Parts: sequence; structure tokens; C-alpha cells
Amino acid sequence: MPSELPIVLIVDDVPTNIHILADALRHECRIKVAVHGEEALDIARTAPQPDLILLDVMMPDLDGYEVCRRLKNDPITRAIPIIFVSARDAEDDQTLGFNLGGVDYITKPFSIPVVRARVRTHIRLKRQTDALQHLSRIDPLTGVANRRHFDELIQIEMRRALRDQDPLSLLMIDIDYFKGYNDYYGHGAGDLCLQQVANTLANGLSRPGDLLARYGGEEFIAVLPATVRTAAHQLADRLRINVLQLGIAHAQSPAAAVVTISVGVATLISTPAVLQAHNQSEIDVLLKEADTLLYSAKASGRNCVMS
Ligand code: GH3
Ligand code: MG
Ligand code: MG
Ligand code: MG
Repeated sequence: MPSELPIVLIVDDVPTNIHILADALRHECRIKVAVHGEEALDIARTAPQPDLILLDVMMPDLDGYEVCRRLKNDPITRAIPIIFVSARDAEDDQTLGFNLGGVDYITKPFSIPVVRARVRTHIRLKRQTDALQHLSRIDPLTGVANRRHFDELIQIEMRRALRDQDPLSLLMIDIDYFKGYNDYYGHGAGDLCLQQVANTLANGLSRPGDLLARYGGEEFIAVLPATVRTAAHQLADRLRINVLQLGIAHAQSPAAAVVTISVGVATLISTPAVLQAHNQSEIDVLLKEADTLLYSAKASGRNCVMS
């Protein structure tokens, strides 16, 4: 929550240095501390993650540069801004810190007001970046994830499914006779209908790892990790009934007097042949299968699920 105090992780092998920095920041930040590199890596990975790390360079075992390298190599910690705080003030040291992905480099001895100002600045920038990233993944009309977020997430889920040999299901969902709805009730009512259907679909997904995205105009896609075909089919049918029960009048629908959806269900089964395959080609196969089954659902009269 952006209104909460930001969490700052202070990493230094000398407790006195930690105390000075912690005293300087404690009124405006929640402080976590680590006295060596491994501890810093652990804390950085653990939720709630720090919003910023103040990182000493000279430490026994892992030095600050190596800690930074590892944080930047791990997708879970990559986005946390790192400010180096070090007595090593040579140009080369500072340049290396920036080249490794540090956002700033403070040399010791430092001025406390300047440290505070730099910390504030980098936390503000981090929050702006987070807000922009969030916006870039949301469909503005319905508030659910957009196509871009789906494209990113399906890559991650496909890699995970192939690695763990888990099933992975996709639901391709399309509103029935939506062109007729727009033509009859108007585009504004069409937008409202899209919002209600999106809400109902999103609320119908039960597991934390499930994702609903708007895939195109009146088409949605649900990603269901670790879900076998029968379970995905059951879920799809529940979503279908939930939308039906919204009871949005649709005078132009030959399928029902209300707005309905059709759903195609595709499931990845990790056979040895599939394990050899490239992520993207498996994603394409899964999308094609879901689309074909959606088409069959349409051909069978709509308001139904095909798997
Ligand atoms: P089917 O049952 O075969 O899916 O028929 P359909 O009429 O739903 O399919 P079609 O693809 O012919 O029409 C989709 C319509 O969705 C066309 C367009 O008017 C409407 N649509 C797409 N995006 C939006 C949107 O953002 N807002 C509104 N109001 N309508 C949209
Ligand atoms: Mg040190
Ligand atoms: Mg449609
Ligand atoms: Mg469509």
C-alpha cells in the first residue's frame, strides 16, 4: 500500500553504521537490517519486500557488489532499488556500483539530510514506476488484466508447468451475440455489460494463481495453473452459469433471453514430446486448441462449454 511507510533494508557488517542510518530514517521508513550478504538476500526475497536497499560494499564473505549482482539476477528482487553506501569513494568503485544496477552511490562519511533526501527521491521514483507498471497491465474499461499482462504471465506459467510437469488450463471465453447487443442497446450499454461480465468472471476464479484477462473486444481468457481438464471444464461451466444468472436482458439473442458466454477449454499435458518443445510453440498450440473448442461451442448453439 503506497500510503504505508516504505520498508528500507539497511545492510552493513558494522552495527554502528546500521544504527546511524536507522536513526536517520526511522521516522519515515520501516527499517529492516542485515549484517551480511546472505542475510540481505534472504530478507530481500521475503514478503513484505523492501522498497529500497542501502547496501554497504566492504563486507566479509559476499561484498556489496556481489549482493547487488545476485539481487539483479533474481526476478523476485530485480526491481528493488539499491543505493550503495561505502567508504570506497574512487571513481571506479562508484562506476561499478552504477554498472551493476545500483540507482545511487553515497560515500562515507555522509550527510544525514542528504541521505534522507536521496532515499525519499528513490522511493518516490520506485512508486511511480510501480504505478505505471500496474496501469500498463490493466484493461481500463473492465479493470481486469489486459492482453499484455496475459502475454507476460502465460510465458511464466508455461515455463513453470513444463518444469514441474504440471497441467495448465486455459479458458477462451466469448460473449454470445454481442454485436446484436450493441446494435440494440447501444455502445454505452455494451460497455456496461462488458464490465459486469468481466467482474463476474473475475470473481468466479477461486485460486490465488488464476488470472482473468481481457483478450480482445468481448473475449476473455482465464489462465488456470495446475488445473486438469475436468476441473477446468467444471470451473468454466460455473462461470457460464454465473453470467447467465446475472440476468442481463438480451432481446436479440437466439441462445437465451439474457447475455450468455461460450467457452473453449484447453489443457497442457506434459508428455515427453511436449517437454522438448519451445515455450512459445506450446502456448500457441494451447491457444489454438482453446479457440477451436470455443468455435465448436458457438457452433453447438452457444451458452455452453467445450473441452
Ligand atoms: P458470437 O456469438 O459468434 O460471438 O457473436 P458476436 O456478435 O458476439 O461476435 P462478433 O465478433 O460478430 O461481435 C463482437 C462485437 O463486440 C463487435 C463489437 O461491436 C463488440 N465489441 C467489441 N469490443 C467492444 C467494446 O469495447 N465495447 C462495446 N460496447 N462493444 C465491443
Ligand atoms: Mg563494511
Ligand atoms: Mg461474441
Ligand atoms: Mg468474439
